[in-house]
Amino acid sequence: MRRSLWLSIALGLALLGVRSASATDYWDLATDNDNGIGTDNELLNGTTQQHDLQVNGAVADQDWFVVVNYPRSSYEALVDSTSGDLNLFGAGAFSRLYATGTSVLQAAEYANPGGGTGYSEALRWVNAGTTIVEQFLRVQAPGCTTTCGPEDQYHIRFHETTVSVPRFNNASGQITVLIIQNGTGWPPARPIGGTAFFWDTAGALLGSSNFSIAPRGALVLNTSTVAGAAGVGGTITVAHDGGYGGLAIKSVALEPATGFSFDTPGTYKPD
Ligand SMILES: [Ca+2]
Ligand SMILES: [Ca+2]
Repeated sequence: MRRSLWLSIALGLALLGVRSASATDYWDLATDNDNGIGTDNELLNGTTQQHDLQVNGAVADQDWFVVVNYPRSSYEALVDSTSGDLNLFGAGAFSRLYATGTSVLQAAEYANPGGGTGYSEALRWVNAGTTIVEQFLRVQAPGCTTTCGPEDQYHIRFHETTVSVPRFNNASGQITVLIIQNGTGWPPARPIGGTAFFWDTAGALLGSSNFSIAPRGALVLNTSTVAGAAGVGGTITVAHDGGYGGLAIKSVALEPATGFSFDTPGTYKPD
């Protein structure tokens, strides 16, 4: 009992000692570091990481992340838990860049659009294209740049935000209604935009429908009116810029002859 207590105290002191010496994160300690497009740090659905922006010698630190965009899919990256000197709401602090890393595709918005002071930031986007695209995210600290110390830290989280609805049916006497609710309390100027894609069970695209839904608003779409989705059945995916959990989605197949209806909930990828 006493031995394990002393071991615990010794271990605690050792950890404290390491922490006070330097908090430079391990991506920056590597020879192949994360300071540009050579980064090996690829984010996956559910990845969470703790980073610092401690100055590298005399050079302000940058942290770069690889993100893979699948076709007709959507994503969200959140930076939170920031220390006081970072001020990540400044221009260019958190950005999404082309695969070349030379130009910015998207600047972050406040994680809480229209509220707060922006210390936590978000990137929410759709890859509407038909190919797999590799891009980069970059974090840097306008607030402290070359004076950032080991205490200047943040946390980053990444999610795929595509929603899957595994059934719709517009054949054999059924009609399916797709219901999409914007569950956020964001300001009216920040609706959620996206696209519902309709697929056959072999994975071929049948049709699509774009939407923009106001906060607390809903889309009620008769899917038999979507070109390519009339008279057939299959599955639905929804790509959008509302972040992880921003939309609540279900499809309802109605069968007028019997009065039956069949609900199919939409789901996000689990963490
Ligand atoms: Ca770093
Ligand atoms: Ca770095």
